[in-house]
Amino acid sequence: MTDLKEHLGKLVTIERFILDQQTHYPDATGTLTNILYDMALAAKIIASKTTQAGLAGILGSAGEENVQGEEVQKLDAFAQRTIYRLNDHTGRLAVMASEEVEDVIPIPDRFQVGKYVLVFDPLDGSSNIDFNVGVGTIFAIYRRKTGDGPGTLEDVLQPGRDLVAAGYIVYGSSTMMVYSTGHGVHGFTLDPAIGEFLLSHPDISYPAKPKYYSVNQGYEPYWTPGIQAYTKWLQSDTPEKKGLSLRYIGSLVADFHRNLLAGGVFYYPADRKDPKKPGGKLRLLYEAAPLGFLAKHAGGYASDGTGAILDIEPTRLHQRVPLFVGNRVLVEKAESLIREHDQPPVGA
Ligand code: AHM
Ligand code: MG
Repeated sequence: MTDLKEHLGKLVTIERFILDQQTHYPDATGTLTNILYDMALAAKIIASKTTQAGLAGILGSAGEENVQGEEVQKLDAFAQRTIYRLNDHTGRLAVMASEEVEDVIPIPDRFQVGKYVLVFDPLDGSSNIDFNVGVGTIFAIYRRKTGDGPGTLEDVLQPGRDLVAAGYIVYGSSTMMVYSTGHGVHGFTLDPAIGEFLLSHPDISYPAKPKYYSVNQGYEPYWTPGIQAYTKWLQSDTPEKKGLSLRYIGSLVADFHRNLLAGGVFYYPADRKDPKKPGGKLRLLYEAAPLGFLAKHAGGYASDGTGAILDIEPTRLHQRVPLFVGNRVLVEKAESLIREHDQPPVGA
């Protein structure tokens, strides 16, 4: 009996933790708290589908009818609908934006609008789904900028330094949700037996000794001299670190998550291979900025190779950006080698 009492005393659910954190904000109304709850609920609903993804061949693949005669949805469309439906009617949001939707997503006229803005990538790395490799959801929350009425693009195009909260869910061998409201970065693991996210990784920060670098090295022939020099530097023993091992999943959330826990750097530089994507592949608003915010609050740093990701003023919803994120010392080295090798001298 005593054992059970002690055991239960140690279990911290995500709901309890989020509520406790609200005490950092004496003026809080609970609205942000509720948006975070809704993201945790979305995570559970999406996780329940990602774990069945391998059954698509049996239950029917996307676009086909399953055995119940229902059309099977693509998982990214399912994740999109789940997050949208949980958030459209709550009166907490002024507007949303998603990787899956071309324009900003308004709150339907019949519902009240609120003071926050939610941007998200509902299922990042979805090309990995067919191979049972981890995928993720990324989200970011801003305060609206415009006064009242429906939220607009202006509310969405905010720099990462103005974020109120950000987080991700990684659907891996376990499902985890990691988030920050600016007071530490905290991780919760979903216990499928009870359907609750339990605090498993309080106060995450980058370990001082990094272990991994993560990049798609298949693009090496297209890299600039700066990126080539940087990769060599990462591989070798230097005063700052031992030579790092390469780990690359090709699923941003999973790569970021591993490096956050083990120490390291993820980078997706400007890609010279595809002229359509000269500014990198990853998206500023719902990929780079939220992960940059988490990195910062875990003692790390995110850069586009020339300066802080969090200081970039977005000009377009689906803007791409080169991304270097991880231990500060590693990311700053990328900036200095890019400055040295790739940038034309002033006046040239
Ligand atoms: P997506 O948003 O279409 O899923 O693409 C983003 C993914 C990231 O998860 C990952 O870091 C990157 O694309 C991998 O790209 P590549 O296959 O070029 O290495
Ligand atoms: Mg994506």
